[in-house]
Amino acid sequence: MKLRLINPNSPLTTITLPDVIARMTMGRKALFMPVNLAICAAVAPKMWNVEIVDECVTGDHSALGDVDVVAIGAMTTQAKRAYVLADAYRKLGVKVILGGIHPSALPNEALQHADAVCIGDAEGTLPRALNDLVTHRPLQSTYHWRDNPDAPIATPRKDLLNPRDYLVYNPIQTTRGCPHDCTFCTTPAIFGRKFRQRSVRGIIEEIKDAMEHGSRFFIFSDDNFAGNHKWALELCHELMPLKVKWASQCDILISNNDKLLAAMRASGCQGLILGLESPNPATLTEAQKNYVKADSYLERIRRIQAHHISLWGSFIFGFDNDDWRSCQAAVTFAHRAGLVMSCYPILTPYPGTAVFEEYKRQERLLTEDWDKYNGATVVFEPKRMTAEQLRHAQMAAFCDFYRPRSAFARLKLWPFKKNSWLANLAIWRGLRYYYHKKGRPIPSFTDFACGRIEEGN
Ligand code: B12
Ligand code: SF4
Repeated sequence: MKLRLINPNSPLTTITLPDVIARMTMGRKALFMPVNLAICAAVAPKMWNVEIVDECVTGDHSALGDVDVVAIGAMTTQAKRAYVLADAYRKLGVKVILGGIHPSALPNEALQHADAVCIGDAEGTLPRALNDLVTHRPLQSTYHWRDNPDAPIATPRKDLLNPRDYLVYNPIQTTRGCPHDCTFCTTPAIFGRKFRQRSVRGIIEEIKDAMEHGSRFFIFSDDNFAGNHKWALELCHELMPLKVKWASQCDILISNNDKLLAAMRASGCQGLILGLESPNPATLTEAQKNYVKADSYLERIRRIQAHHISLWGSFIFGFDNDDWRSCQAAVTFAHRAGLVMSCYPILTPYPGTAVFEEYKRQERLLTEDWDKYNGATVVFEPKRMTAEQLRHAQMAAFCDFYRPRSAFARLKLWPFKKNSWLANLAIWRGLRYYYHKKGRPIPSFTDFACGRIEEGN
């Protein structure tokens, strides 16, 4: 039996220029190895002959009737392309299974293009669907991970992908889910709030295997690496003898635990991405980010940095509390906190989240064109800014933060953070190139102050 797994093309190219992407990926064909499909391959029962097609690497793939089943994964930005591929394969008589975050959020929409939809983890769903096909049982329309919630997180079959195609060729997922419940986030909405950890042995084996191929630096592609402090400590102790370096993302409550922070650093942790969203307490309340107070952010950040762990901040612009001044305040905060990197996506009401339901109810969604759900397009009616102002504030924030003057103030020359310097310079070069190509001046918050961009309500 032949199974083809497909990662649909990334509409990142609709956000920015292809040559800017080439600069961002340092010449590699794609940014991130699709671990989701490598996991699907790993859980497919033995009799299946599996192949992975990553359109982010190969470009547009044409449907071929040479397989029994095609299984396609999609986050929201990939959904439209996933449906085109699914329709093309079904026309050839090939069975199609859809899975991943978007089909899990909107299974009824996905079922218009597929024979079955796997909701949630592949580990608890895909083997059941494939077994039904092998045993000639009719496919169920949906397979839900909650019917098999204890299926262990699998070790991905990365041997089916070429690491040289990816800038991040060694992502490793160590945990799944998040115990918190922020209103805008797909993770608790789709995967529930039960935080799940992979077996430490499985992680160490995956790392050792990658080390045999020369890898020394790993990205733990979790939502919240430290959702369970006890487990994270155990993993750090096992990592220490391997002398690897790693980075991940986690919630800021890690600042409560000096013992864990010390173990993380000793096990090779170089940096963490923190989902800060906003330094404005009212905005955190709006997002139901209730587990932390924004006015404790600076002190918490200092406590983590004291362990020589670099911090990247992720902010979100466009909550009902936000105007351009609060967006500027977020950038000022990021400077003050000495964050080595930061990003400023526009609030995006992803299907499945409370924000999506709320904006739909309030008739504030401007479009359900999933290609536009990319964090760079305003897809809902903001309250205190126009869509244009919000987008301008976002780009002003990026430009302000990554200007060489700002990078110099944040990163300093000693101790020299080579990789952070390179990343900051690459992003600044990308931004400058983008506006040069578009023939537009580099945006700034002064555009609001000088009245070049009109103020909101
Ligand atoms: C790495 C990463 C990226 C990478 C690329 C990932 C990739 N492989 O293509 C990069 C940096 C490029 C990226 C970009 C973006 N990302 Co991102 N990213 C992640 C992150 C941190 C890890 C992804 C990962 O590898 N997970 C590990 C795998 C194993 O998990 P998984 O993909 O969910 O797969 C499991 C199940 O979903 C299911 N499954 C998945 N696919 C399939 C397919 C089949 C057939 C089946 C049966 C099952 C199945 O089984 C898998 C194993 O259990 C996730 C957070 C997260 N925890 O997933 C966010 C996440 C996926 N990203 C997200 C977002 C919003 C974005 C951006 C829009 C951000 C932005 N503003 O730029 C862009 C969009 C890029 C684009 N293509 O246009 C959201 C997705 C929301 C949504 N509804 O789509 C997430 C969930 C973060 C979050 N909590 O909000 N991202
Ligand atoms: S803490 Fe992060 S991963 Fe967890 S629900 Fe909130 S935004 Fe999502």
